[in-house]
Amino acid sequence: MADPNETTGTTRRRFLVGAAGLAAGSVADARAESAKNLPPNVPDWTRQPGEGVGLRPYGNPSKYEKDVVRRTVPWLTATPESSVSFTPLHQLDGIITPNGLCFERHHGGIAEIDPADCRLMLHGLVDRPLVFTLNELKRLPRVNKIYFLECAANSGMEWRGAQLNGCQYTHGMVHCVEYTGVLLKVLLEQAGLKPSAKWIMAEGADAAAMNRSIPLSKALDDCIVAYRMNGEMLRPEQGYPVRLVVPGWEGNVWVKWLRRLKIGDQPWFTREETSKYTDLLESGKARKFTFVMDAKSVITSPSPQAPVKQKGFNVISGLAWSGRGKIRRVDVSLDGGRNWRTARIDGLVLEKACVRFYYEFDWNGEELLLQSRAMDETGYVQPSKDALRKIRGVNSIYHNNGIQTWAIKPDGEVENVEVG
Ligand SMILES: Nc1nc2c(c(=O)[nH]1)N[C@H]1C(S)=C(S)[C@@H](COP(=O)(O)O)O[C@H]1N2
Ligand SMILES: [Mo]
Repeated sequence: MADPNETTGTTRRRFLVGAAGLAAGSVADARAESAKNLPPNVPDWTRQPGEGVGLRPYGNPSKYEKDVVRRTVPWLTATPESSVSFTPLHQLDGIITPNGLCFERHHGGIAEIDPADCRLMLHGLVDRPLVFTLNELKRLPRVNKIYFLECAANSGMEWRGAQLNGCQYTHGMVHCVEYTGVLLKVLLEQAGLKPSAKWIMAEGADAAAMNRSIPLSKALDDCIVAYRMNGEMLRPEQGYPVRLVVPGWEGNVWVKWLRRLKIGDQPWFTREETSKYTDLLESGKARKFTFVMDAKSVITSPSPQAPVKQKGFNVISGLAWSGRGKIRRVDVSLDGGRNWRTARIDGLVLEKACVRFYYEFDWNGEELLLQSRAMDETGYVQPSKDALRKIRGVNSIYHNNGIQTWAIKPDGEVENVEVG
């Protein structure tokens, strides 16, 4: 199995295994060195005052957390301008993704937009074409909503078998944040829709001028023209200052650096909904407009980048989400899907948002095949990879929501595998 980040990957693995107490050596020396900070001694950080306030006007994580970062898979794309970096899911908990760790996917690099020059045009089949400034958008009634965003290509490298050794790489094209903005419906009402209006085209102001067609019914339902994430303004990577939020639908339609909304009576069949983001079946036919992200889940820890640290009591932690509504239940298997137990969901259970699940168990050092399986409120059950391949073949890139398997080895290491 390919380790996508050979150099950092190896160091990280050595560190994690060492910290796990599964390999002795240099880590033991390091421990002795730091024992002076352990009870009953008074540690260094208690002997003198720490840094005062004001020196960190915008806070960063502790220096000991510098390994918690987005990572790329160099061979996946030819240029960094049209590429992806992945959320370190194995190092996070709860349901909210910190802004600086949200995966990024751009087709033409990050547009650095001066908010004073930000304009959103609304035209086409409307009574009154409108142009909004950012301040005008902010003066309209606001909503706050937590939603997941998953790229349709998430897990896309795994269609033909286990590929990438880490949930960051297999599932890290997902994030879940709280958005603040104005419902798209409000803007459309201000412009006034012509009776023939049926579709809406959203276009970005980035170098890719990425655009997608969205049915008007969705635009009038729950789409948001958002300018804040997790309280602060959107990050440049996420479309500063304005992006479209299209709850439950594939990430590609969540147009970033939003500059234009055109209303029409039919879809535009743009590049991103014809040559890309369609699903080629075994028959040679392609599914088009596969907008909704079906229910999916993944165990984030333990996982290949987060090995098991000790025998005995262990916590399995994972994420589940569905583009069709709320997650109703998550099951966990320790034996590759032969037996299932219901996981414990902790925290918020919201529509089209991630939920956090846990399963606590005692590990006696035996080999395990860990799986999780999500069910949503429509009754839909996350399928096995083989069940998915029976319908979809292996030509696909997009919409792979099959059940993931992690093999736990006796030494605590974890590997991406498939079970027959
Ligand atoms: N303008 C614009 N919007 C865009 C893109 C882009 O390249 N340009 N990428 C799309 C894709 S393919 C995805 S998966 C999501 C990624 O959102 P994120 O970078 O916030 O994770 O943004 C979408 N919106
Ligand atoms: Mo995407």
